[in-house]
Amino acid sequence: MKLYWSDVLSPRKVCAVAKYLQSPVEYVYLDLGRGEHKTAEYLALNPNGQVPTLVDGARTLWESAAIMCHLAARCDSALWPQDARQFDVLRWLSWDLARVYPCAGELYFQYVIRPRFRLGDADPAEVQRATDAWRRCAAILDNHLRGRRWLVGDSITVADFALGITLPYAERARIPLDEFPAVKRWHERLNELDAWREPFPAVAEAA
Ligand SMILES: N[C@@H](CCC(=O)N[C@@H](CS)C(=O)NCC(=O)O)C(=O)O
Repeated sequence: MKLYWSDVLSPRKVCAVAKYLQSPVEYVYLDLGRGEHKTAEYLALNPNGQVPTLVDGARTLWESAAIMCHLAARCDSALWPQDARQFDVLRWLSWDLARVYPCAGELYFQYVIRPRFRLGDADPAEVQRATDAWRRCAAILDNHLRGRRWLVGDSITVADFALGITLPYAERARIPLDEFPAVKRWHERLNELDAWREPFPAVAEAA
């Protein structure tokens, strides 16, 4: 299996899951600054020109949620449970893409990606909109996580990997995490995992 990745948000979910599962993945690093995700060869794999992409034999998959589920299903991991919990996992994955990623990802873009790729200063109107939206989502998440260790059932699933993914950047992205104690405790739990803290392979090793 080949996993095309870069050291940014969406691939981080997939790299963390691959490391957690010890998936037999050959990592292919793409340098976004050099446009390596926009070459004709890569666009043939992923017409969105985005990372991540997984190639597993004849199957090519893009979208980080689908890739996480595929990696988990491939080794029968409970990260993608094969019972009624799967609907709950799917609910949280859908909610992440519809509600959380657009605001948390926006703060990550404004405060982490803009300076990294020299795209100018953060846009205050976008920051305000995204911060307000994140607070609304975080209140729902905080309420759900009170008294729970993980989002679904008693064990970690791909939903935890997806929904938590901006939190390692909370300070830099100015995400007001301290206001939501159950979310903060959940993230501290994720932080106990090596695969969460250090999801990316070394670039030299990956190249
Ligand atoms: N919904 C997609 C989002 C993928 C995505 O937005 N990737 C970003 C990095 S986090 C990217 O490749 N950006 C470069 C670009 O759009 O040119 C997923 O979850 O895989």
